Formats: sequence, C-alpha cells, structure tokens
Amino acid sequence: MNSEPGDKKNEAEQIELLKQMVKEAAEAFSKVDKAETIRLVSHLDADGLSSAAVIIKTLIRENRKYCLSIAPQLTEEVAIQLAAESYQYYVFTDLGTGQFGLLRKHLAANGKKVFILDHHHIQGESAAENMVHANPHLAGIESSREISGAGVSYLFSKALSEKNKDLAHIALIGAIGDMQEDNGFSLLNKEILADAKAAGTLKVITGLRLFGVQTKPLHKVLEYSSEFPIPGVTGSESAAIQFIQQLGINPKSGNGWKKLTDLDDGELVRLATGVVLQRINEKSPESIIGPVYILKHEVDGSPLRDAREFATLLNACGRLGKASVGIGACLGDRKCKEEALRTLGDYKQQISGSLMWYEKALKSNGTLSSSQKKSIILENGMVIINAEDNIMPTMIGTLASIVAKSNGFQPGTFVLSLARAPDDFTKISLRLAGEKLVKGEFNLMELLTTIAATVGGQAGGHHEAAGAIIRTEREEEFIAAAKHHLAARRIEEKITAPEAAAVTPVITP
Ligand SMILES: [Mn+2]
Repeated sequence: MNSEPGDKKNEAEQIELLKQMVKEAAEAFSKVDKAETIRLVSHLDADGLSSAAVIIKTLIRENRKYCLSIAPQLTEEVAIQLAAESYQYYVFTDLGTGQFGLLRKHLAANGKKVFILDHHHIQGESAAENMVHANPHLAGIESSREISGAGVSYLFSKALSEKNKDLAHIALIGAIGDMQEDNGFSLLNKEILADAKAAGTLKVITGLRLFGVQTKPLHKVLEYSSEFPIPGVTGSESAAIQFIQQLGINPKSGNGWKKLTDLDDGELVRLATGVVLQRINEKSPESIIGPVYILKHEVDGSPLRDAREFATLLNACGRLGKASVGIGACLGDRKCKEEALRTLGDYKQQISGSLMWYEKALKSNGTLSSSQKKSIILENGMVIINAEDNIMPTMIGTLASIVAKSNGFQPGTFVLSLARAPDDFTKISLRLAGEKLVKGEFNLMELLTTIAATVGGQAGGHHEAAGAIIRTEREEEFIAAAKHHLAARRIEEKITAPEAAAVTPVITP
C-alpha cells in the first residue's frame, strides 16, 4: 500500500472501514444461538493454523461448540461436502474470499450462514445474502504486508471481546508465516504488535535476523543464512567456524557448539559488526540486523520462542497433516508442542528430500534426449518443475519458494511447480525469483488464474505467491499454456545456467 503523506487520511479511513466491517461481522456472530455448533474451516499454512487457533480460543471463551477442518484448497468438491453437513453456521478463515461464489452457491443459497475472515484477493463476487465477509481488500487495503488472515481473525475476536487481546501474538505468527514481516510490521500488523506488547505475550529485540538461533549452533546458523547471505561464510561450515574465530569468539563451549543465545553482549556486538562488514558489498549490508520477535511465555532455547521459527513449525504441522497439533501448540498445550517439534524435524527431512529430488532431476535433465519428457524445464526466464508423485503436494509451494530464493536464478525468473494430489488433481505453485521485484510489478495470482483457467483449473493466492489446482489429465496442456503466458510476461532474456541453481537446504516458511 502506498504510504505517501498525502494518502495518510485515506489510509486512516480505510483502517476504520475494515474495523467497522469486522465489528459488524462480530455483531452478527454474537446473535448466533450458543447451542449451535460452529463449523470452522481454515487454510493449512501457518497463517491458516494461527487463524484457527485464534478463533477456537475465542469460541471456547464464548462457551461455543465447534467443529474444525483444515483444507489445503477450498475446491468445489469441498464446498459440496461442507454443504451436505447438518451445520447451520460456517466460519472460513484465511480462505473463502477466492471461493466466494462457490460458498454462496452451495451454502448460503441453501439458507446456511457463512462468515468469511480472509485477506486474499477478491475474485469476482464479494457480497451476498447470508454471507458476512470481512476482508481488508473490501476496505481498499492491500494485504500482502498489512494484515494476514490470522490478523483479520484476531480483529474479529477482539471485536467480540477485548479480553481476546492476549491472542495478538498468534495473529503475528500468522503474519510472519505469510512473509508479511519486512524489517518491521506495517499498518494493521503494527497495531496488532502494539496489542501483543501491551498484553505482555511478545517482546521485540533488535538483533541479527538469522534463522534457527534458538536451536542451531551459531556456525550452522551463519552457514545456512540464505535470506541474508554473508559472502565467504554462508554455504561453508569451515568458513563459518573460521569467521567466528576471527571475531575473537570461541565457537565452542565445553564439548558442544555455542548458540547465538550463549554469546555475551560484547561478543554479540562483535558478531553483528563483523557480519555487517562482511556483507559490505551487498545492497543493504545492515538489513541483517533488525527486529526479532520473542514469544515471552516460551522457554529460553526453545525454537518456539522465536516467532519466525514458530511460524515454520506451524507450516510443518499443516503440511505434514498435523494441523491440530500446530493449533494446540499455538494455544499452549505442552503435549502438542512436543509433537509439533518432532513434526518440525520430519518437515526438515521432507524439505531436504524435495531438494535432493530437485537437484537430481536437474542433473539427469541434461542426459535426456529432446524427445524424452523432462521433469524440469528451464527456458525463457522460467523454471517449470513437474514433480508428479515425487514430492508431497503440500510441499510443492515450499520447494518453489526455496528455488525462487536460491541465488541461482536471475531476478524475474518465474518458478512454477507441480505435484500430484489425491483424486487425480495436480497442485501448482508459482513464485518469482527476486522478491523485491514483485512489489507492484507482478501479480502472480492474476497470472496463474489466467493460465489455470485455460484448462478449467482454479487459482488463488497473492501477488507474490500463487497456487492453483487442476485435473491431472490436463497437466501437459497446462504446462504448454504456462510456457506461452510466462514467456509473454518474462523480464529477463535469458536464464542462468542450472549448475548455478544449486540451492542451500535451509528451512523457509
Ligand atoms: Mn494468509
């Protein structure tokens, strides 16, 4: 969203408009008889699980009964199944906007009452009888950085009762999961951050924005720092150890390795300075230092203490079919937290497995003749990865994100990935290399919607990350259409050699 000084008033009006919308939704919801069981449906990513956690806690506090489902995609089949259930009241969080027409047709038109708390882009219709729709886009707010699905759910929850302000930190975990945190929060996320601080659930410290600091040894953290690469250090374990030693820091403590959290203040300053100097030729060397979000009720040294890692843990739970464990972890259940941590381990294995498959497929591509079917197509500023059954459909977006973020591809390269889902569906993800480029210039959701429509598929998502679902039998047709449309939109003339595309196996949400 534009933040020119002249737009300030307009911005305040938009925020007011959204809050009014949420308040009306909460008022309508308050009128629902407490004997009714609320049918809750949410998305399976970190934002979706955070949204579900906020709403569940709210419903429990209101003495309401609920039944929850987590859906990777809200397809027409899912809508039909939901409609066949005996519930009268449905709440959709972090999804629903993109399927508004389907929900109207199958649920609202049959007299069921539908609440949608979402932040995805409006596609077609957005208002109908029996439908209560709260979405920042309806107030003119772009919501790729400004507010998440969990944020909208939180505002709804807070409108129902001020005492739900102690759930603000969960909304921020959702926002972080949706990559809305960019060296700080903006707009509504900023207000939610103030609520979390006031509630005492979260504190913000300034530090090195490295991933895994609560759990991994310091040298491993530096080795894997792909979001903020440290030249000469990232990618090499021995270089990372040497770098730490050169700063006058002993990388070891006793028999083990030191973690960032083990460093004293002097060492922290030397490390921060050293890292920034090492990055001096990068575009913004100091961007590696910034806000770190600490969940105060989690114990020191637990990966759950860093909100960014918590978001990754939720992604892991959602993508590996343990959504309820993730939600339980959000709500503070100890057993759920333990299992969520185990799931995080499994998830990391899945990711490295996906990356291994990708790199192997990339290598074997070169040995195939032109008539043989390639699982990875590299041409015209695009990478098309057709994993078929080799990668879980819930992991294909993660793979596309990692490939897009790996330094091997020029900014502007499209990364399109496909994997088989149950019932003869194929799940698709679209990302663009060079994140900053996407802002304002590209709308991946629109682009993917156009491509998917050519084979009767459905798409959704955001400007910078889009997903779609098509029938598997139309994969080839889809890929042909994708080549055509992506080539027409490409920015760069040529794509870098695949050997440069080797990716660092780090975990990104
Ligand atoms: Mn979301």
